[in-house]
Amino acid sequence: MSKVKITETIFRDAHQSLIATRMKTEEMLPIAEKLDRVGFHALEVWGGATFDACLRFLNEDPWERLRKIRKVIKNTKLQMLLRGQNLLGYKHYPDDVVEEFVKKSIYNGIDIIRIFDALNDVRNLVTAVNATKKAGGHAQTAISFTISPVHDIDYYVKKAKEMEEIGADSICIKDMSGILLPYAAEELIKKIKEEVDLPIELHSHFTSGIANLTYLKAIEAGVDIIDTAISPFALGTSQPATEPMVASLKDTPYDTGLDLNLLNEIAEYFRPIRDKYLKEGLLNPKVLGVNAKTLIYQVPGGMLSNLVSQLEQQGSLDKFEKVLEEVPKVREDLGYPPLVTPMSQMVGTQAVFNVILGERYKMVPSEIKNYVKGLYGRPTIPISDEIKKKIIGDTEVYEGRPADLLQPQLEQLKNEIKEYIEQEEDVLTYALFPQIAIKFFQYRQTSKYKIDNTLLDIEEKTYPI
Ligand code: PYR
Repeated sequence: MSKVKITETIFRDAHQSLIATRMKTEEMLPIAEKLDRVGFHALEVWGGATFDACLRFLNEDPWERLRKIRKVIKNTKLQMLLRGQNLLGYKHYPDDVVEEFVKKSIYNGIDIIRIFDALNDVRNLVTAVNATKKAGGHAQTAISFTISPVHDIDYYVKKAKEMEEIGADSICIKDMSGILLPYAAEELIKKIKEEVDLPIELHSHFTSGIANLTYLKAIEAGVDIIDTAISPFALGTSQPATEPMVASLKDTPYDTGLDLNLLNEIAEYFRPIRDKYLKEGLLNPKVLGVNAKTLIYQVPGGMLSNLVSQLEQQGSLDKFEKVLEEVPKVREDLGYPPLVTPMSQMVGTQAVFNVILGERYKMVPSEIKNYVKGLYGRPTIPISDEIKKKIIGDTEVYEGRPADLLQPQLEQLKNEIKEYIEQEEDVLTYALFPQIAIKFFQYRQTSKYKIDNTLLDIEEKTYPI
């Protein structure tokens, strides 16, 4: 039995899950020094949807955000979430782009990169894992957790072993829908700890109301690290709250050692920010309650709100229940993909099409066709010939690693945006979101926005990676 470590998600997943990733850097910096004093195992501050949201909605340079946070947070490891070969976008990128992206993320201040693949196809993690280690970072691989007739304990143990073999420094069980039940978590953590000699972290969401219980059983089973969010941005579709977890473990063998008074001061800083987002309507009280439907349909919080907005646009909100019921059917047809970015959006859209058109696979988005062609990786189990035929006709399925089909791209991309480059990272921004990047670069030029390129002096870092 040993102390439990905590990764605080306030600057990344907490606001991604509750306010569509809209927290601004200026709202983060005033409290960053205090967060640094708490003694968290890590602060998740970057990656996931934050990169896209900075550019698309906030007119912020995501790289500059990272540097600014790093300059204040000198004692705590900074963590990011990376979608494997999809980086922070929604499709596969060539290896040269992945390698450069990872290198620059670490150069600008990231210590730990959590790398996942929506299909748990470990081939899609290898380039990012190798690049992380080469740049001196900690490569944490994440298993996307889901429930299906083929996702049993043996499946997860096998994935954990594959990840250990490719050089993961630690492993996260990523329960994005909040459906991992307490006793299942206990068994899962015990079995993985028996078979794999790496630190194990558990990441869950409170969506269905069970994650606190799940964390407790996971802790008793020996999990090393848990992810929580400071209370004003916790619960609902976000993580379990940090303070009650710290209080519950106090004076036990799992004591986190974190100071509740300091955490309370941090919570007081965020409370008015939360109230502001509630008033503006960006924080919808609906995402704060317990959603037991998640336990039935496995639809993660973000996907629920996407489905609602897709149906609203079509004037078909009355079909919401039917679409929810269609999701598990589409998943089954497609070989049980976990519902996480980008599969959650893809499966959701297919379910909407099936219900609205009244016929399955009458219309199929190109992303789903590519998935069935093998261009995202290997499904958990093979897709039946009947479904394949319906979706891609006689096209042959690709069995290799998807990125092996992609040519290097960086040099060409650099050429395309020569006139805009103000920092080397700009080419990566452009690689991920070409149109939005150009708009942002033009805004930067016309507004005389001066990019801050300075980094934390390495001498000022007080902790070993
Ligand atoms: C993301 O990919 O952004 C998640 O939070 C899973």
